[in-house]
Amino acid sequence: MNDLTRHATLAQSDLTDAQLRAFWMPFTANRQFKAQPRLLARAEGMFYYTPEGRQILDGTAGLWCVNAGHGRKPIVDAIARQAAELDFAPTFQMGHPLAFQLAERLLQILPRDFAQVFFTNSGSESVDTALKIALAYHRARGEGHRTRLIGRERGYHGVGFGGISVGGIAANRKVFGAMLPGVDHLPHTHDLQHNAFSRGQPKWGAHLADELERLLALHDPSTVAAVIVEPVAGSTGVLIPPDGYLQRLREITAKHGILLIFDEVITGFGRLGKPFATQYFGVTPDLITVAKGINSGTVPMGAVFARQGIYDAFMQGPERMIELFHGYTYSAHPLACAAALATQDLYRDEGLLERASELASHWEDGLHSLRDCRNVIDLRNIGLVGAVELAPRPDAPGARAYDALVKAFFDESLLIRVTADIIAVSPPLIVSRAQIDEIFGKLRRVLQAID
Ligand code: PXG
Ligand code: PLP
Repeated sequence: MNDLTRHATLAQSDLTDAQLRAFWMPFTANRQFKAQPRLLARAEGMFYYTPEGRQILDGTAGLWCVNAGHGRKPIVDAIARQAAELDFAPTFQMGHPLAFQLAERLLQILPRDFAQVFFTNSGSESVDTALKIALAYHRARGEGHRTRLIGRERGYHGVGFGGISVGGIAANRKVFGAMLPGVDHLPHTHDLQHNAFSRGQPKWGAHLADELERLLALHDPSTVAAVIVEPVAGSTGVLIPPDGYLQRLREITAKHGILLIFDEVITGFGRLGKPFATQYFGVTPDLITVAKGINSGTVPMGAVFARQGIYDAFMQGPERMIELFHGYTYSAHPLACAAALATQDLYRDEGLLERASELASHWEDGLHSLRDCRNVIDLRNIGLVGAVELAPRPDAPGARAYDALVKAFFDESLLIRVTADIIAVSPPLIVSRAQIDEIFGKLRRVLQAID
């Protein structure tokens, strides 16, 4: 298909009212969206294309996941080949070679402490899997009294019942009943009085990790199974850990025999300029959850990485016994595995897992050049992630950033992500310096145009 015929075909894809009504959209104001749909029909490299063929610069790597850029041929070919070769194979009491090969391959880019990989199909499933592994691990070691889980305010850990229980976003929790019992939350670390306009990690706030000691004194450390945090909170507006904060969480959890889980669904696979945040911050948790970038967002897949010794604690009793009663039909789906192996090759061959560190200072300067724009109350960045926090309109929280999203899409042909009055940008790791300048140039015009 040449470009003209392709665009002509796509232009015919105007949706009927019945079609628009039929899709119950996730995390979307359905009525507002359907009154003025924003459709993406095709993608290549750094760009999306609308059904009319308008080119949109991808400032968000899709939804923080397309780290290798769109439509990468080696990944596309691997998926197509795999679909023809082996479409599906069970991994319950059966196996297929790619699952084992991928697990071992992923361990090569992790710290040596990590020894096993459990596959899932999303970040939400990875989080629920990690929480269950933590509880079952303690029980397998005769410490079944460790049943409590500790998350953090403003944490996002997906939408399963485990994930929303340890998560700290009121809107994601309030209408869904009583949650898991025995969960408590650390305070978040975002405080504009102390850390506004930080470049990289804020200097202020490491002491907030000591709140964990307070929670442990309240519940008794022997009742706590795990602490879960995002090393950098993404979804709730790019909250960057203060200097020393993660180290302190690690010290306290280790002291009390509590597992530390890093939710690296966003920070994993090069977003910070190292393969994982654990390497970036030099702090080693016991379990790591990932998804998204594992295969550059091409086929749903997630994983949990377990530190040496966790798996071994389960390998007791008669060998005919199932050690962990947990798994998904599509755990290690062949298409997802093939896509992930091809993606890891691309990451290696193009140096993409380190690329964010080369671009980080250019990115930081570009973001902070927006400081004089109207309504900007904070700018913050780390790796190839940036956030612009706007003052909320007094009568309508979130409306200002939403206007920015609409303006960016229709007038500047730029894809951004907003949450409340925070704009987040996190482009594919193949972004060029010129495209970084373009992203911030477009954002400047957007900020100047909205009131
Ligand atoms: N943990 C973290 C840290 C995440 O960022 C999940 C778990 C859940 O992953 P799944 O694959 O189940 O969605 C996420 C997902 C946003 C945004 O706009 C962020 C996510 C998902 C959708 C939107 O910031 N993060
Ligand atoms: N519901 C029913 C009725 C099922 O049979 C299954 C799996 O066999 C599931 C839910 C879970 O689906 P999945 O393994 O894709 O998470």
